[in-house]
Amino acid sequence: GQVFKLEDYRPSDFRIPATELTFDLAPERTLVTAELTIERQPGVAAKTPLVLDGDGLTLVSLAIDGEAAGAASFRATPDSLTLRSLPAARSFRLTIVTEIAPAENAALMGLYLSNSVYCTQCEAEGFRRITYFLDRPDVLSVYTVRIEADLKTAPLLLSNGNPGETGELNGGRHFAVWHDPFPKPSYLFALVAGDLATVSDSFETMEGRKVALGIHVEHGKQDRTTYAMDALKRSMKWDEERFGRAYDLDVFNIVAVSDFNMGAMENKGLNIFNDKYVLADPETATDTDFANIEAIIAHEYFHNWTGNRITCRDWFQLCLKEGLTVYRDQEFTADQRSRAVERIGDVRTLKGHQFPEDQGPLAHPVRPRRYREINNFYTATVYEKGAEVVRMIQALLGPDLFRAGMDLYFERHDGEAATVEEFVKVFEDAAGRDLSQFFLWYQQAGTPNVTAKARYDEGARVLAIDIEQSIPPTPGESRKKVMHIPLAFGLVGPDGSDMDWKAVDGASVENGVIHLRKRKHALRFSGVSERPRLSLNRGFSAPVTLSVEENRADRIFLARHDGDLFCRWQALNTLMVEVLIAAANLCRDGRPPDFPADLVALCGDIAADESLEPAFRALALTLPAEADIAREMGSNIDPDAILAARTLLAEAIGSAHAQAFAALYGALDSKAPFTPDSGSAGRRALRNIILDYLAVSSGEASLAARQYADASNMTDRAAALTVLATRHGESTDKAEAFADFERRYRTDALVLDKWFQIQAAAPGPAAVETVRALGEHPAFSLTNPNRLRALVGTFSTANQTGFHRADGEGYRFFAEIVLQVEKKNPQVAARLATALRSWRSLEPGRKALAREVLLRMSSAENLSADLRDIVDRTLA
Ligand code: B3K
Ligand code: ZN
Repeated sequence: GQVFKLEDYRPSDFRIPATELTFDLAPERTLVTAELTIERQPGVAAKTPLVLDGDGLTLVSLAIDGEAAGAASFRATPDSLTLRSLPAARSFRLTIVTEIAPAENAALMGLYLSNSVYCTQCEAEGFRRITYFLDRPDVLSVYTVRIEADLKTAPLLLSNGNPGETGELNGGRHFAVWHDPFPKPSYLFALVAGDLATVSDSFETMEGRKVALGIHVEHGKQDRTTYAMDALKRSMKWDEERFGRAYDLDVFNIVAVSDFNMGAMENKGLNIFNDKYVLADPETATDTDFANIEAIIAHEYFHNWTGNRITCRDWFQLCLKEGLTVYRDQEFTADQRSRAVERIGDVRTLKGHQFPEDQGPLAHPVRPRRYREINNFYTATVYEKGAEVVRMIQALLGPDLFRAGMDLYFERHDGEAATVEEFVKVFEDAAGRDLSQFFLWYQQAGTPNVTAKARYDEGARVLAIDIEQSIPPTPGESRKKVMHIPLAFGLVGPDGSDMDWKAVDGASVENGVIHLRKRKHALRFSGVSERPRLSLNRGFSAPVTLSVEENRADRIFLARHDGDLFCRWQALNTLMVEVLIAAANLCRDGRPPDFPADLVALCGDIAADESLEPAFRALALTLPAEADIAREMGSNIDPDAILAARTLLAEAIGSAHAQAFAALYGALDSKAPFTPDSGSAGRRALRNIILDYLAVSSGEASLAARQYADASNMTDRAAALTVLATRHGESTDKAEAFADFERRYRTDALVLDKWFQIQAAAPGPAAVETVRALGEHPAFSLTNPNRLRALVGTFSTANQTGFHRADGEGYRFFAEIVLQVEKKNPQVAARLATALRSWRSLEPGRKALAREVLLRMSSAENLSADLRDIVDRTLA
């Protein structure tokens, strides 16, 4: 396949100032008429050919300035339309008619049918599956769209922008016209047509615009939109208050569809969502679902300014909209919920998804320099690390200058397709700062390692800290440049409060932040009255792997007393990881580990500490996931030993505090009706982690079985089911609960996904057979991405012992499925296949088996560009 390179960017020779589309919709044969106003850019010769992108298209007719084009004047293939003899005038009109079949579109890119609803997905390059176009983000056009469809099956007709004329047509058909006054790239085009129920509301912007809000869902699901609508209105308000950005059209529509390749899509004025991220009520959705809905509704809404009003010049700049918009949605959640809890959650996500990417064969910079398939670059690095980079800019400048920079960004680039350089420049200009070394965060892949060592001189009352950075090589980048790493810090005194200090070499220390700009720093702080504990990288100010040379007692102390809640969590988590790695090594040698009493005691104290919010206590008590332990081990991974160690530590903590935990479990039992607010969610999270400890230490299934039966909401019910699957896999209670769950929810797809998911995650060697059998279940489907991810995605990413079973059966099953999926939906198959990216860290036996299966995939016939790209890079 072709390799696209950042340095090859060239502006287009042509513009398309106006695009008029007419859709004559039918499942098997939809006619698309595109009337394009084409304009040659100044200085471009009249003989320069116009090459439009296509993907699998059938051309029906072509006219230039209203005249049918002669066969000799153009060349149409499914993948391009080339016009060689064009009118001499700078501007002319092209009329292109193409024919497409939405019902046959299983890739879910372009125009497709989901549950009899026509919908589109055009990012990144799906518009070219609808009509020939300059399908690139720097070609902005004003769209007018006319949709014609059957009145009966498609009473609702939506597109971007504001609604225009509507009316009836012959033959039971009708039409609607939409006009979007904001020039936009083709990837933001959207169309929806179908029979959906509409929930309406309204929002008045700070500029006095009254916006009609609509959420469109399957009939009967209207009651499940309350939370999404509320989240939307809160997002609109927050963007006004925090960033001064108001909504700009008369309508804002959200459509929920059940077949969707990812979470949601920010099409101008018409966001299309995976219904999983819209529909929620207490009976069917968990607290996690509610939180995801809030975050994704906000994320897509915030794209209206960061992504739509200012879009990307090319796809290498993807983080310009994604990293920034993730940063914005994280800040929104932090403001709506608990800032510390949100930060810990975001860092867990970053470490769980982005660190392994950065440390493996798929590592790439936040702004990649080359790609073969752009859809494979919607990654944790672009999104989550991209957000961390924006967060660091905010921390470097402080809130006021950061806001000034954002204001300048909107002022300078509104209506444009911008670059990352232009984004960083607004902050340099607003703050009068040089961010050239900082810019390496966009250019260099890999997670920096930072090591720190502190020495206290009692006589001189001086603390010396030696800090060093190093960045491991990543594919295509063997030598790394020294980065600018901002580390927020504090010196914690014996009473737990922060101590005073004075930086001897002030140049690297500013407002409580150590700025690493060299490979090594020897820092000295004077006036330090007693030996402090070093609290470093507070709030996770930089996305690095940090190792501080300190003893267990120091870590325990910080976990108990650090004034920065993130660092408290981090200290405890680091302790747990260390202990678990040591225990896993013993387990592998068949020797019984034993766990330090101070750590076990600390867990009991945190559980009981009423001064800490329950959500924080729940996070602190959550043991590092098996995959986290594996990542920290780095090499020679044996997932069975890791699971054994983790289970034993849970047992040790649970039995040490059995009585106190049982009391806490009872005390947290709420009889109040369910509300999805973060306080209540936090109490449920704490109670459910306590349930897990009680279950693993007692071995009694009855408690979880009772919670399952008595649950008044899905959070508690799914948590009980998870405990039954994880801790009581052989019990009849477990079997009965799963049978009951299936009976109750067999007609509710989103809930049934949880049934597949919880079983797919249950650890142990039998998981492969369980998952294989579920793959034969009548409700399983290879074509519905949610169902596929619930079973196969969960198995391959959240079931270490099952997926990595020592005989390779997990890999073989997985490869079979991926190869079947990729025939229909290459994008989803390629995403699934990334589950093998850390294969080189496995112990030799599993490593060889994983490699075998990757080679098998690589040699499969007619591999899609999507899967080929992932498999080749993973093996490289
Ligand atoms: N921009 C979309 C993602 C599109 C993915 C295309 N493969 C959703 C989002 O990030 O908001
Ligand atoms: Zn996004």
